[in-house]
Amino acid sequence: MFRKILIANRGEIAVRVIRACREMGIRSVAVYSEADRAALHVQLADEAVFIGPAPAAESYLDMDRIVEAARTTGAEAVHPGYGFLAENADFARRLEREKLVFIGPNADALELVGDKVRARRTMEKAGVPIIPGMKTTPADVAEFETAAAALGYPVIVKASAGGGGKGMRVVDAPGGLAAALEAGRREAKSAFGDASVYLEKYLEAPRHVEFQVLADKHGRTVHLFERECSIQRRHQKIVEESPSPALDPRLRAAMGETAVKAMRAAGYDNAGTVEFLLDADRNFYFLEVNARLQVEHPVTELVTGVDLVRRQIMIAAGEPLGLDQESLAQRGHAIECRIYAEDPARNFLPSSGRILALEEPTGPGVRNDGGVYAGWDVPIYYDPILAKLIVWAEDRERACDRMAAALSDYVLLGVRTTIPFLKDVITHPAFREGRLDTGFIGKHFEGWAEKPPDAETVRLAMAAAALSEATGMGRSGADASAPGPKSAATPWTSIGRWRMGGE
Ligand code: MV4
Repeated sequence: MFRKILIANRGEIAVRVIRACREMGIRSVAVYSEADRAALHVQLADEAVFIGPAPAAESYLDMDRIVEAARTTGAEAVHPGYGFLAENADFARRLEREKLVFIGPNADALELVGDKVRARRTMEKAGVPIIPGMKTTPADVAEFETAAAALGYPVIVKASAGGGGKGMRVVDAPGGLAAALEAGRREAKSAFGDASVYLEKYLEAPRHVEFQVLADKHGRTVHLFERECSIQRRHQKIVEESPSPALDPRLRAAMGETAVKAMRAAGYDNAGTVEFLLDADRNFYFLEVNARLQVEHPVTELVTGVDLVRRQIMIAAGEPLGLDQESLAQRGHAIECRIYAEDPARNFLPSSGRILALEEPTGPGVRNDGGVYAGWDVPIYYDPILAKLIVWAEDRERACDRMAAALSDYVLLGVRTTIPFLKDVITHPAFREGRLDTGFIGKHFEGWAEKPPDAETVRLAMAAAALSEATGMGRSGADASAPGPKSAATPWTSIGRWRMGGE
């Protein structure tokens, strides 16, 4: 087993990996940018190495700085978390050359699944159902026109190097195809440095159901059941759960077997996810492989009891999985809500600033995966996820009740967050009934506005504002060092910073 691991990430996922290291008796090395000098992951790691300026391209994405940090600290392995370098095959290869272990899949598998068109060909050959569509990326518009006519409109333009929605365009009729191809190519080129696009038949309002897989380096591959991830906004997941309310045991078994087959066909090892779209007739289609630990991994951990980060580390160290499919089961129901520093009333505009108060909910079946603390300034440079709230209960209804109560208990002041929006999602009748598809947010939450705060909430906010002025904790940035409160500190002038309700 490794003695020391470097975590090439920040925020809640860096904290999650550090905790796994600590439990396993492995020393942890954090890396941090200028904006993260005081970040939680830096405080919790055994060692921390400064790697550069705030922009990710000059720090968390800079392979040279990360390799150098691993070298100077004597780390033997690197955990990439999610995002940043997590699915970068060049990074995996670079680490290999440097005799460092990448805690993730082998570089060949990473490369294969990163090329969506190549992955589709591999999956089709392996007998995995793929969405009807093209398996090449021609440059000639005429070839696209022929393919689209054969598929029937609507079709969707996708980037071959893509994933996550970038470069995608839905085309309803032949007249829109040329412009969509042009726009898709441009977006793909700028996002991935590769303009290759292809077409698929467009499925209306499918469900997004993904299967967690673990594969060791000795040929054993198992799945840890599914996560339902249909609650998304602009390709950003908001709420995830396991089990999916859409699956029955037969469909679950069929999809699980298919997920294992897909990963075997890709020559995959370590933790990964096979994404499927599920249509209204309950046909499922391979969408893509996410070659990383995912944000929503905790719901799988809570229903299966398997620590996925620990397993990732063991697999990377060459240990056999020691789990068989028959010994794995789903027990109860888990739901995750992502707490973002975004203002849901202002089109999810990122909200930066100082966290003035933080009280995470607790209680039976409540888990917090957080990356922040009260008094810390949320930087503008990175993904605005602050924390994840995950609950477990015996069944879905009780899990919904538990999540609603936990969200109500959540105190996070100083920046706007998605908490009030999440409360309304969890308590929405369609959500309670499990009527979910990828159009859920658009259908039920277009132009969402927060309910006005009740009197108790207003009293609390005023008291907190008064306390903030008295202690000076509320002042951040340039004026934080100025002596004493400058202006008349009435709760009425500062309540805006504390506001928990709407306008
Ligand atoms: C699709 C689709 C419908 N038909 N492909 C969005 C992210 C990317 N990974 C794939 N995505 C989609 N691909 C076909 N042929 C609809 C989506 C999609 C979606 C997928 C999963 C979760 C949320 C989504 C929201 C909008 C569109």
